[in-house]
Amino acid sequence: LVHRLLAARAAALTQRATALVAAPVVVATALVRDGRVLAAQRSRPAALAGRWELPGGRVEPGESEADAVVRECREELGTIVRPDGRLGTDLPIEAGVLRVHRATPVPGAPEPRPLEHRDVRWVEPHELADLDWVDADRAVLGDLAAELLSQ
Ligand code: DCM
Repeated sequence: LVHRLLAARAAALTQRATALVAAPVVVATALVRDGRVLAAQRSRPAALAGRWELPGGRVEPGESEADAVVRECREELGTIVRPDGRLGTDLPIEAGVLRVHRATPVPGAPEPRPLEHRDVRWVEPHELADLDWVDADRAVLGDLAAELLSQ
């Protein structure tokens, strides 16, 4: 009986570890320029429409997180960014785990436009708390404000 209990416990732990390792990664981009960060207003799904986020999306198989940041900003904002390291800690979300990356615009890149969002705006540190952020992103606002104010 003890053996069977231990085996069941081991199987459960293995399953949980596999789920953690395999959790899909979603990257979000803290695009910073002149002490402001770019916030994007979601247009979908209905439950999130109108709320603000750091633009990003799922990392594709075989893709690095930095490459995903560049791709998502090109697809969603029509601009070119240079990733510049992580911001804050891993955030658990329904879809997996959210990782925020800092980025700066590449010189001469087009101004970000809301190609998939309802709106985009450059936000100053003192305005961060006023936006209706999606839940996960709200958790990095402290780190984000510190980053903007350190420039
Ligand atoms: N997501 C999030 N915060 C972000 C970007 C994405 O919480 N800054 C979540 C919303 C979705 C999932 O990640 O559940 C995938 O994002 P999308 O629907 O934009 O592909």
